[in-house]
Amino acid sequence: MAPEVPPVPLPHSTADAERLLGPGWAETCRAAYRWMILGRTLDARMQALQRQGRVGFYGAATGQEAVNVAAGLASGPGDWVYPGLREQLVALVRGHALGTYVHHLFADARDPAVGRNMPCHPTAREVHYVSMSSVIGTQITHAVGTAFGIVRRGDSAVALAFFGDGATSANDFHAGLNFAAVSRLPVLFCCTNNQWAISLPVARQSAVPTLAAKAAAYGLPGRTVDGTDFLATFGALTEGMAAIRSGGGPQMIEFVVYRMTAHSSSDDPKRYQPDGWAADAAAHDPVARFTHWLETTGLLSADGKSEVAARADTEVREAIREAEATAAPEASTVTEDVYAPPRSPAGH
Ligand SMILES: Cc1ncc(C[n+]2csc(CCOP(=O)(O)OP(=O)(O)O)c2C)c(N)n1
Ligand SMILES: [Mg+2]
Repeated sequence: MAPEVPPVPLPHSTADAERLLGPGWAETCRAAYRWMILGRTLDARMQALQRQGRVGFYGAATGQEAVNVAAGLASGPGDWVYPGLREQLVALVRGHALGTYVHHLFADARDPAVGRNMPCHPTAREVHYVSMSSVIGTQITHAVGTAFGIVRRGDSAVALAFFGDGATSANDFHAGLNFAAVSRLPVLFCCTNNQWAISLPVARQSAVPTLAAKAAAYGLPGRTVDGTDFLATFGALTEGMAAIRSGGGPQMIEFVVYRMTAHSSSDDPKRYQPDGWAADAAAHDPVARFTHWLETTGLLSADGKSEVAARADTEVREAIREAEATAAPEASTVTEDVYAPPRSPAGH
């Protein structure tokens, strides 16, 4: 359980929100709040189910909801998302059905990957969300390759490459940023610095003062943003994507967030996180900070809050109920889409 700590207030007026989110800013805020609560509810429920042995694995994105929701809302349908480990909520915000994602978590017959991928590794072709590779950093070069294709086709899309603080030490980070900068490709490199790479704190991963500083080595702009501040995050993403779309070349944004849970269901952070980490993380809980701001500005009432929570709970429970009532994939599907169908003798 996260300690009860008051959230650090967001430093924004409603005029700031209007400037950062544009027309329809209040409705964007309400939608963002609903998605954040859905993400938080799903994480809590799935972690409990993993402990009960009902799903095999789960990696939560608790503490990273503001980045995920902002990316989902700020990107367009033609853009591409190459996730790191914790961006599944981006796919949902972009339109991937919650039920389909939960079928994937249960690896059942209605999982688009028919149970072949580890839970939390969804594929969502219809929303340009490419299946996550657990091999740290490889998605960075994949996103760059897609951006190369975008240019060749003459499209105006942007490829969003997500990766953690740990991934900035991977070879693919170097190759990806270097190639994208030299070729001025439409990629937005989004580093979610949650300050841990499993048990390794960021200070033992990199000696630079900020991870965004690494961008300069490749000749592209990099900036650091408070990724627990939904409004600042949304503003940075829209600004970055607009500049890239208008031909400005790639950029990197480092979103500083707090990993509020274990690395995954296979980890126990009590063995390595210092005293005080959980309280510091709780004070920077993006959902609590945004909730507080919405309440203070009068955009969220007590009734509204309960309605959103109840709706998220119902949607998540219903998706789980359906998944648990769905059969496992047929054994015969194991080789489908893997090998070409055998040729009939008549074909020879
Ligand atoms: C190439 C590679 N090396 C090591 C691992 C094992 N591993 C899985 S997650 C992880 C840490 C990733 O940290 P970070 O990039 O900060 O992402 P986060 O989990 O914090 O979101 C490591 C080392 C891996 N999956 N792939
Ligand atoms: Mg990390």
